[in-house]
Amino acid sequence: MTELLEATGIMLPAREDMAPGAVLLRGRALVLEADILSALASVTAAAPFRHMTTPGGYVMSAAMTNCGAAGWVTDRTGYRYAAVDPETGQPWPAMPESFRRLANEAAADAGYAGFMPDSCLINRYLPGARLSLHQDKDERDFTQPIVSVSLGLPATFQFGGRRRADPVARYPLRHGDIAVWGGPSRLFHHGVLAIKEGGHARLGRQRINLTFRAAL
Ligand code: MD3
Ligand code: FE
Repeated sequence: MTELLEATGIMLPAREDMAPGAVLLRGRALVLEADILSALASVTAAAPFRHMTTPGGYVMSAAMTNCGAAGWVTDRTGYRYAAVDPETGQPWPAMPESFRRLANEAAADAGYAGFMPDSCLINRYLPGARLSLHQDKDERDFTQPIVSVSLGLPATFQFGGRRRADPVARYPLRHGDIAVWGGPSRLFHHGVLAIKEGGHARLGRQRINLTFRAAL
């Protein structure tokens, strides 16, 4: 691990193995930053962020929207993937080509060639918002990896194991970082600690995460 990225402030390796099958690619999204941010603005204009309700009746602190053929949604009846945005009654916006390409190339870098996501969940965290420890289990094929792109304010990512009680490691995620999970770590528990107050030069007072999945 000799390659280091200075753009992250403190020196961090450009590539880090978090667990078997789980790879962190520091700054990997920055090459496509301008394209990603303009595509993000188009998607969120057509499908605005909203706070969804869990089956247990809690309103999620992260606001969400989606693009691609399948969007992840939750309400009092459960979690699922849906082709239509329940708020607009319209199909989710198409996945921008820059999104698809970034996810496909990052997955290939991480050892998962041929990743073709059909879903991109977009999470928006204002300071104080968090995501408690959970597994991603609503997808059909767990042999497919998941690609996550972090933008804006930094976050502390929690990464546990197959069982909820397994020990949890913490990783700082910054603007432009991409993480890829697959293989043995695909069903590991994970979460995001409450975002700290701050302001990002490009995105202001928020963290945005793009989660790419092959859901269908
Ligand atoms: C680890 N979102 O929306 S994906 C989610 O920062 C979610 O908003 C995170 O977890 C966020 O479900 C980023 C992180 C992630 C996704 C899938 C995983 C981590 C994973 C699968 C296995 C292990
Ligand atoms: Fe998740």
